Amino acid sequence: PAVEFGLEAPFTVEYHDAVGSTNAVARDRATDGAADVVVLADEQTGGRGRLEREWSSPAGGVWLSIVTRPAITPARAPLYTLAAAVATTRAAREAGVDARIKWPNDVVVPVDEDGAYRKLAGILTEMEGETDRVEWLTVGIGVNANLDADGLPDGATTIRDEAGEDVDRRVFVQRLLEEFDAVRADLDGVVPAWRELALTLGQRVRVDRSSGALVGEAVDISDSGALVVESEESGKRETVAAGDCEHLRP
Ligand code: BT5
Repeated sequence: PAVEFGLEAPFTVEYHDAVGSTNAVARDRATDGAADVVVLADEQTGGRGRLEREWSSPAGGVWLSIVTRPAITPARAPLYTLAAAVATTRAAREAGVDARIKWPNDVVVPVDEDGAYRKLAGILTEMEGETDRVEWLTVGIGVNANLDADGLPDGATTIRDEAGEDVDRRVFVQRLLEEFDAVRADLDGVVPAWRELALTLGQRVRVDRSSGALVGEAVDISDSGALVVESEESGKRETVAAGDCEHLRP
């Protein structure tokens, strides 16, 4: 293997040189009853983003999925995505990257004052459960670590490109998992932690909802992690629980 994993608790790490998708392996582990297991791969041959999009995952990145069984209702599940974004951003900042969070699930590096950015990492949360209780929840995190942005989709950046050097992936993953464990242990602290690292707040955004596009200023996120947008059309504050968000020029 390209990376040696002698990681400490809080998670048991299952390492693969290559898999289709760590989220798919994590789903198998979750349905088998696993908890606090991390599936980690050097390379994914079928990495996925949201909405069945492709996620480029060549060897040299950090592609991992965390299997958890949290005692929460599904309504609180988005907080796990925010917790993963906070943890990933903190770990990237320790590695020398000016990482910030773009709502809801992107870790990005700003390129100007107007909200333009390049994408360093993405997060894909999946879960199973009933209306009142989550049975399992997997958090997939993909970080462009020791890669050249050249080989990735337009708009991507990497730790190598931003920090000017490769990161020790064992140390990076350890820090990321420690941060994630700390943030999830205090779910009420997730939103304040997220706000401090957010790039989206204060930006002019367009959010695509099922009911149509909403354009306005992103003013806050709610206690459950929904984006609060002051609509240019209605002048009212509207809350969006999920959707794609684009930063617009002011
Ligand atoms: C995401 O989706 O950002 C979630 C990505 C989650 C990846 C992790 S890796 C470990 C685990 N196993 C998996 O199979 N997945 C998870 P979304 O917001 O839908 O963004 C997808 C879009 O980002 C694509 O349509 C491309 O435009 C772009 N993209 C693809 N690969 C990229 C990369 N490596 N870096 C930056 N952008 C990328």
